[in-house]
Amino acid sequence: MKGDELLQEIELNVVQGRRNSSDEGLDEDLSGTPGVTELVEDALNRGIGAKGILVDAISSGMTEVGERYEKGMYFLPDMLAAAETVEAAMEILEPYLLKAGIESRGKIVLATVKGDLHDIGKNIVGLMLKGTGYSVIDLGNNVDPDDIVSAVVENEANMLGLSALLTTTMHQMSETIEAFSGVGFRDKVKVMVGGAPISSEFAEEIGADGYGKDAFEALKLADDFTDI
Ligand code: B1M
Repeated sequence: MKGDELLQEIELNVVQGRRNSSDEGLDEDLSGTPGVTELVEDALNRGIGAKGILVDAISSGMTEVGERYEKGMYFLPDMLAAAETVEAAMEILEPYLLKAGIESRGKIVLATVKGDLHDIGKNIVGLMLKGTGYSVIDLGNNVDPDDIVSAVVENEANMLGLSALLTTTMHQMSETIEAFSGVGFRDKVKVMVGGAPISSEFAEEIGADGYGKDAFEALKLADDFTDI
């Protein structure tokens, strides 16, 4: 297989949500053929650069997944399967990317707000951002506003992403934004919010800079925030 064919094969397997040869694939049974992790190793062994693999195969694969999701061809489990292949590929690629000194597209602190344990959506957002070259500092779930603000300041992040799934915890987003007032870093960080009960009206009301309906909107917002 030539180098460009290998990249196409990686892209196809991201779209199919196949981590390795024992995975079947979302559209058809491809088990027995190499999955994303094997193909990425193969590409690196052949001297294909980690950045090329990330941009020309992994990111383009996730873009295709996003288009399928928006058209109603893919559903959440499909998106999750594809996101997990990206996570597995990123584990292999990360040391090569760091060694190559590839600049991060931006640094984002992510957290599910205090009192809220729902982190699946936030994790998908994190994987998508990581897979497209952002540095992601994931604080987990049930995170106190002061801890979130401290992490943003200490890491000099240019973005903060907050997730909430409960109507009883969404107000913690506003508490978190207010917690910046004591440290004076709010003008250096763009805040995006998301989660099932959140809306663009709510985001505006609490003084956030943007609302992402889903992981793909979160990615678009991050690109807008960093002028990409
Ligand atoms: Co709970 N839960 N849950 N739950 N749970 C909901 C949210 C609920 C709607 C179910 C229901 O009653 N119909 C309901 C909330 C009702 C409300 O607030 N009005 C509910 C409840 C009540 C509860 C408990 C209180 C139940 C109880 O104990 N009595 C309890 C609360 C625990 C707590 O948080 N303190 C609870 C617990 C749990 C589990 C722990 C069992 C589990 C969470 C496991 C986990 O996350 N690790 C759970 C689950 C799985 C759900 C449902 C079934 C699924 C949520 C999910 O993962 N969706 C949910 C019902 C439902 O949604 N149908 C429900 C998939 C995920 C990919 O979507 O998170 O929306 P989502 O993320 C999307 C977008 O929203 C967006 O992008 C993602 C990908 O497209 N997005 C962002 C999310 N964050 C973003 C951030 C961004 C941008 C976009 O920028 C930063």
